[in-house]
Amino acid sequence: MDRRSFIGAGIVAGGMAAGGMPRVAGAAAAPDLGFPKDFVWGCATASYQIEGAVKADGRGPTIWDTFSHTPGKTANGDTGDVACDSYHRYAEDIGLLKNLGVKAYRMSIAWSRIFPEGRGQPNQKGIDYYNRVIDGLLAAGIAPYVTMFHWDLPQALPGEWRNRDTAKAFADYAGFMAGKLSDRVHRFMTVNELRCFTDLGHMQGIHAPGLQLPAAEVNQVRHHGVLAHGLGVQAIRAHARAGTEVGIADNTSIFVPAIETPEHIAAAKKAMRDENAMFLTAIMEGAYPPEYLAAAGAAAPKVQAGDMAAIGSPLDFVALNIYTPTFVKADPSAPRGYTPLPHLPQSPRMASPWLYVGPEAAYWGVRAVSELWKPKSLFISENGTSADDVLNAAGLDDDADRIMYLRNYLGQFRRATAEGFPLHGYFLWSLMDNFEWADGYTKRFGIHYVDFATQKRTPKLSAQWYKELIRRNALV
Ligand code: PNW
Repeated sequence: MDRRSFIGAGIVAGGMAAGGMPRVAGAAAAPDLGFPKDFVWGCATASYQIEGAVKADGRGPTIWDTFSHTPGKTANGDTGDVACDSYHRYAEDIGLLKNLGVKAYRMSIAWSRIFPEGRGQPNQKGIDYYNRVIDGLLAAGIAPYVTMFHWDLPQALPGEWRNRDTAKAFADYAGFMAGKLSDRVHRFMTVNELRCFTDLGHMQGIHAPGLQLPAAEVNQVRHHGVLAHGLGVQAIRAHARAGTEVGIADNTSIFVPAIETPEHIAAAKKAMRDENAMFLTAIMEGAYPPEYLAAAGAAAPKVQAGDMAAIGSPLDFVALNIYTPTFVKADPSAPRGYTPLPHLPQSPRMASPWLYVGPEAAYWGVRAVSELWKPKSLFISENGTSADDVLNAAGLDDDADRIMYLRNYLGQFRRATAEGFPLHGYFLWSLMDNFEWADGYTKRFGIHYVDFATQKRTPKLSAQWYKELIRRNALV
């Protein structure tokens, strides 16, 4: 891969200045590497991946506690019992954010710290913890963006997401927390990555609760996922202050046209809509596309009156987690008019086997969602990469490959802002190395290195790079 031409092709009409530096104002043909004024730069984390302290202050067990403690389910039997211990070290972690100069922090709330059994009496000590974190962020000049559910489902809810009542319990919890926090938090995301917590947990069985269900039950779980989102939107609106914005953080499958011609671009957009039919398409259109229902046949989800209206509740913004692309070509001989192109054994990828490199996913994700559904506003709720991080003899992690990855993706996000798509912010995954689900601590996504034996945080070279990018509000 030729990085220079990669970036140059995506973002600069007249070629890049030496070293990729923006030239001084007024210079002829100065390439503009800047992002829009007021672009929101942030970092993201999630409760179970960083907090640890799983028994502290009345927190109830979650399906991820159960799953990670089940032998053979995670790498090395790793669990989130301690993780980054951010439950106790949150002040230090806010300091890391402040040093980067980010304007925003995307965090999630552990439902079972608030309602240890998923519903019932709230646990004030759990609420107090998030009040401390949020007040600390605000004191540091950092806006909290709060995800209500990032996979740590209270274990006490019977049947987990197989049970429709879980969607209702989620809405009750989300509304309750919006009521507690919306005096200080202005943007909420309902759920994180529908496809992951439904399919990885209930079809592949590689995430909690580790089930491999038949298609009809998987589709029902998916339906309960989008229903939870929709009921959650309504509950947050009902309990939050006026002006509070509500969205979702979704890992919509992203299709990149193999060639930038009208026919391939149309194929990519059709693939985006069709392949996300049960998730973002249903949410943005308030209906399952008839082709999806027809293809599912007897396995189609059972939908009750009012469900689709709730699922289609208008959103203030859509946030996307963007990692990996699927390339696609127009194909008149295919039933749907397109053919996704498989990754090849030698396709470039990062340290996680699923993380194929494809910066164009950044541009096409934003563009296709914008053109298909015209959301008012878009954010990138996650983008980042694992890398084979090691501390060198000087105790530093010079993670040039992570910088390579981020620089290329951000070049493509910049292309989207330059073309006027309503992308307003970016959250880098992740602030620090953390519990990477089934991969345990074997995959590191942080821009701060965490020594899990001592809990020492060390900024990687990518943290310096991100800080400089934020300072200039431009690609560096
Ligand atoms: C996301 N895949 O997960 C999650 O939101 C984060 O919690 C996670 O740490 C991060 O991305 C890095 O993995 C994903 O298999 C997990 O395509 C798996 C996939 C994508 C995203």
